[in-house]
Amino acid sequence: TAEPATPFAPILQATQPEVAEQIANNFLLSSSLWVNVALAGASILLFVQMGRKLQTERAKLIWVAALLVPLVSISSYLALISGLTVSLQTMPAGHALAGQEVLSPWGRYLTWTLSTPMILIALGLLAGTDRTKLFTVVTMDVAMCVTGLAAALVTSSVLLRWAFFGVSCAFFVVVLYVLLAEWPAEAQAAGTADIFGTLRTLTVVLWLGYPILWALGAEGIAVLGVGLTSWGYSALDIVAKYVFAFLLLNWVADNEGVVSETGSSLSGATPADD
Ligand code: RET
Repeated sequence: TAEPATPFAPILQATQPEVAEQIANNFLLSSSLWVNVALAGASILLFVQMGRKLQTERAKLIWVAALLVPLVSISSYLALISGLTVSLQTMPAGHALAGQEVLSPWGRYLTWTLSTPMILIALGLLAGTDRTKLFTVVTMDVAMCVTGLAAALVTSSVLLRWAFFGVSCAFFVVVLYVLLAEWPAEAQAAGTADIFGTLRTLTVVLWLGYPILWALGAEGIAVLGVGLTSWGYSALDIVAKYVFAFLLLNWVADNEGVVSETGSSLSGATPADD
């Protein structure tokens, strides 16, 4: 391989093995990632088992959406551990860590664009929502994750980092609005109000933790270090993903009849006759 152009090149352009080594040497950071690989793996096995007896289309659709959450998660965490989706960034002037090399696990924000829509699709199906609201919530959520990724990756200006953060929050408000103001009434009509209420509260409370962590962590004002920030996200993930999906699948397995009779405007299928 060619010699680095300047003595600083190895620091400024750390290669993937170097980044992976830095992660492995940081116990707080690497433990926060491995714990989720283990839990995602266990969740996949458990969820496959839980869905085996489902018969109706809508219940199976909820199950596939819920199963995709740990499937995306295990891929996401392996990508972080390998260094594939982690970069060393030089923070811009005005940032708390200005001029310093900061380990940025930006792969998290990328894979949220795939995992969070699954959570919302599962919730929307449970509430018996229509296509328009499901489309709105999923597109706004993807936009929230992509602009959150941009906020983390911008290194030219601290102001633009926060501008993207603000845009991401605006998309998040739309998601929260649908969860809090639109879907509860639909879940009531569908007869799924109890479980929907539990999962909605869990989702809203935990999801609010993500932008707060972003703002406090190394990406934002950096009062939390990289390892602690990562543990924060990992802890939120454990409840927002695995516990969430477990509660949902457990309920669906016991109440398949209710789910299959929920509004059929999405699938166009006739409700099952039981
Ligand atoms: C960011 C930063 C920018 C502002 C906002 C954010 C919100 C993130 C959320 C993430 C939820 C993730 C989940 C992952 C599970 O797989 C991107 C942190 C609003 C709400 C539930």
